[in-house]
Amino acid sequence: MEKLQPNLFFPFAGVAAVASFASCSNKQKPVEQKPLNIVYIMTDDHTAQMMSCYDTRYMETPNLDRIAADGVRFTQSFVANSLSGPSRACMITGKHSCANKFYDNTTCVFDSSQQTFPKLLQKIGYQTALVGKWHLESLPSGFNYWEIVPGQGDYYNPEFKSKESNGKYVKEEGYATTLTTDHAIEFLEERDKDKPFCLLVHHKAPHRNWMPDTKYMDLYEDVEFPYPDTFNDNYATRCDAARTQEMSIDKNMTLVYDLKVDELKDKEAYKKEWNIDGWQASLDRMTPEQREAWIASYKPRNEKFINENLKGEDLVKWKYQRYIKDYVRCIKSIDDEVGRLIAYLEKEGLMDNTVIVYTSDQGFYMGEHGWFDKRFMYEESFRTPLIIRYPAKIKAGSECTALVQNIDYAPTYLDIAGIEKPDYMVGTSLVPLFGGETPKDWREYLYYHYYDYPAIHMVRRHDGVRDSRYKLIHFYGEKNEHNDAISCNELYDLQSDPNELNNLYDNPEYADIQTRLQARLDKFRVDQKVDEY
Ligand code: SGN
Ligand code: CA
Repeated sequence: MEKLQPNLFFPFAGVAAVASFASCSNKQKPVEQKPLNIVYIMTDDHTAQMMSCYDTRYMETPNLDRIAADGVRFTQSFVANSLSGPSRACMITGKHSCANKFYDNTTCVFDSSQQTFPKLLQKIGYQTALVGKWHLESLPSGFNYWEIVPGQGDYYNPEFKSKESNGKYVKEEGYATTLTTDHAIEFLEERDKDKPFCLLVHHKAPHRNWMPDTKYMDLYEDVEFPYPDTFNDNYATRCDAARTQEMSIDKNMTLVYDLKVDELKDKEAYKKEWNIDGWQASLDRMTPEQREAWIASYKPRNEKFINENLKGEDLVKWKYQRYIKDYVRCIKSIDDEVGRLIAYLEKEGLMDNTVIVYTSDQGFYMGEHGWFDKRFMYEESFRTPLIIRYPAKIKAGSECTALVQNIDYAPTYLDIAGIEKPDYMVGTSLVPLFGGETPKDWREYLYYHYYDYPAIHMVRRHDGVRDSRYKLIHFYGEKNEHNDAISCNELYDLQSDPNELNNLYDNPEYADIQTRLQARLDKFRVDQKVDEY
């Protein structure tokens, strides 16, 4: 049964009510100022390794770090299905993929008749808005205002469609990250200022193929980034899934589309590379000025690369450097634009009664295991960054080590607005963690399920459980030559083997742990009515 309990402090008479409440008789205890507003910023594929409040090895993200410094950084934050569409469906419904039915990016259309947190917030008087990437195929529902890009969107001069454009995409001039922020600010400017708001700012960046803004094309060019420890992983001890994937920097990352060596695109050896047409289309979108800036920056570096005729290890190293540099350049724009949005909130005096959340739809491989992309339940892509600023309730600079997951976002936003979550949202509000203590009955296990196979990058279907130390992964969906279903399991001790190189499944020393995790996995499958494994 769904219970709608409007915020008891401010039943949406708006900001005016906040002021009058706060100014009532000074004999009364000061009333805690409930945040009325939510700004939920989510990027696409931004991994915690590339955020200096999580990892100092690579780049500086001062504006994101400021959110963490003013609020809380979740150190054990995960997704339920490490892929854009499914992850977004989990976060908006508070349900696992098997319940919200958006299993994969390849076949699914989101059933928008389902209950979602924006719909519930809207019902109690919130102004709800979504700008940027949506990726759930059906039209957004539960939003007063939306401006979305088609599918993955484009970096340069992207199209947006809105409620007002009657479903027609309109091309806008500029860089996606900037334009998405412009639309966010546009909504904030035009909103009904007597009502609380919930604004979802969902950026396209830093999704493949990592095209930086013209002002950052040369950033970090002289820096050499170190390989992660597992770059040359040989996948010994693992199931076939780690060997049969197609997300290797060496084997699957392309020189033209991914690494932007435009000068190779007409050469016979490269004509068949993945998405040459996509590359050409992204160049064709540019204005003459953008194209000129692009050529001025990339062409001399590309020509040098072609002349060097690198092979083997040297070629892989060059690919890794180009990849990681373009990725961090995209993040630099994200960091700037988050800073710009925060500056707007500050200017408008909204910082005290607005909760600011920054996260990503999943993590990403920055060369760990030799990979790019995500999908696997291994740490780098199972994790997602999560920082929240809410000064009334969260101590500045705090850290939360509880196991949290993106199915928790919907219950959290409802809780912030003073609404009890519907029972079918299996996620848990994070609000009880804000005080700095983890409640005794907090979850001890996370469930994960990935379904997008066969599909691009060829990561096999798997589900699994993780506790604070161990992880059990079950790969399934393959058949042998007799057409019998075959599966394979992996067990990791993340304390002694944080890089997940040593599969302990069926190791007698870990028999008890394996049995315990298997029982938990079985229980999740029954409780969540999991439909395949
Ligand atoms: C596209 C990308 C893939 C990526 C998926 C899913 N190829 O298909 O590399 O894994 O999106 O990403 S591309 O040639 O179109 O760039 S997700 O973030 O939307 O899940
Ligand atoms: Ca993504």
